[in-house]
Amino acid sequence: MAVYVLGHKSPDTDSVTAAIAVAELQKMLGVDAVACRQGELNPETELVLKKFGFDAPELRTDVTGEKYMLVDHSDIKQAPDNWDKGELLAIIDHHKVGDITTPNPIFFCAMPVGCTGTVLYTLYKDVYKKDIPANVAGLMLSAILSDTVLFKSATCTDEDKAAAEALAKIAGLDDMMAWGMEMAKAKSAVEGVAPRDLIFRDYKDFNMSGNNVGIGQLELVSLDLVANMRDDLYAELEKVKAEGRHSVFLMLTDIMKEGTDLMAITDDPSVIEKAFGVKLEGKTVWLPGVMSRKKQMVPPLEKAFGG
Ligand SMILES: [Mn+2]
Repeated sequence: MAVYVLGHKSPDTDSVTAAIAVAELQKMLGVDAVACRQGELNPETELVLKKFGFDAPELRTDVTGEKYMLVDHSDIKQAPDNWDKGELLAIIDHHKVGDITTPNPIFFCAMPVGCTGTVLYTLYKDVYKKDIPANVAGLMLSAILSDTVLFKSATCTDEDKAAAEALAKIAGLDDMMAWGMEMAKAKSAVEGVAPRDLIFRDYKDFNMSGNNVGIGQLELVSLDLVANMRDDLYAELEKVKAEGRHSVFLMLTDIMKEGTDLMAITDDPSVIEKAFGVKLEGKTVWLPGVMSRKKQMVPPLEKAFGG
């Protein structure tokens, strides 16, 4: 019976490549593992898969009656549908522990590092003692460059840098920063994309003290790229909020200036002030130095919501 490996909904490069890297590792261990994705690939992930010669993993958003493993998340809101009607075998992650529980013991490996790719590097090397195939190393390296925003994010650790250096060697990539910039440019592609697709390109829902809170993020090499899209994005964000959410946020992150212009629509604007110490006047507020949803958005917001 196949074991499905899935990253989170609205998959990013890490969620897709980690599913592939875990499936490849499991195959080495004799498990019939199948990498899956829970949604459409973003342009950066497409570029990465193409460069290292992988097809898109199969689309799967329901695990009823199946054996499965999760990578890059352990939150119910990001997990496949009917996660509790299948058999969860493993979670490999680098986020806060979410709200998924199991009736049986499972393999659980989470590390406070910048990327699932870094956790997987440790698993391949130190836990299972397997050689990482060059093309899989390329995927894991790309995920680290993406998740840590070329090592600039507050989430980036020395382990991420060391893993990236080692993986670049295995993958035969001489200039990983040049490759990272190429990826960043692909990630910044917004021209001609519907506002709704941009909001959900890299998007996560959270339960914050009983409130439904959505946070999307666009990482851009320049905010000029969205200058004439702001009104349309805001209008679409209002619709997303009206679909049963207390608040929705869209992080317009400038990876060169290293900060985020936060678009916010909320029932309670005081959470912005509580979380970030600045008042929301108008549609956005500039948050210097903020690049990470996981480390610089979610914790202060959870606190502001009283969690
Ligand atoms: Mn990740």
